Amino acid sequence: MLVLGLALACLALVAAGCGGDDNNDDNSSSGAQGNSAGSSEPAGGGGGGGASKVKVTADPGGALKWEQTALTAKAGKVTVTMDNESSVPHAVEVEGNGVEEETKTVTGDSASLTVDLKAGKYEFYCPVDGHRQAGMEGTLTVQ
Ligand SMILES: [Cu+2]
Repeated sequence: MLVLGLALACLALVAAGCGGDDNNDDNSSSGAQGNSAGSSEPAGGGGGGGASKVKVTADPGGALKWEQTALTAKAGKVTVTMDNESSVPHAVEVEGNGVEEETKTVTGDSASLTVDLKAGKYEFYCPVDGHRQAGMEGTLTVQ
């Protein structure tokens, strides 16, 4: 019977197709994973509670956006550095919980400020006219 013959041929093709599918998942990863930085290790020689540093980078192509929209810092003195390689002037302002501090506005340069921050949520944004509205804002979480 012709019809049956075709059906069998199809089945054979399907089976062959299935057999050729060779997915090798288990890629035994041999990465060095034991190197998790100790979370609360006292920084040697410090003056009580090391200051933390966070960095925010303006889009190098000149778009009105940060490359980071969420930053995390430790409570205490926090240095916020803003890198701006673009030709558009930017600054960064940190605001929240009674704090409102900003860097100077720079073009093709970086600027930083150090503020004493308690645990909580802060906003950071570019105070240059219209930039925050365009999307240059984010959240700084202090723990
Ligand atoms: Cu800006």
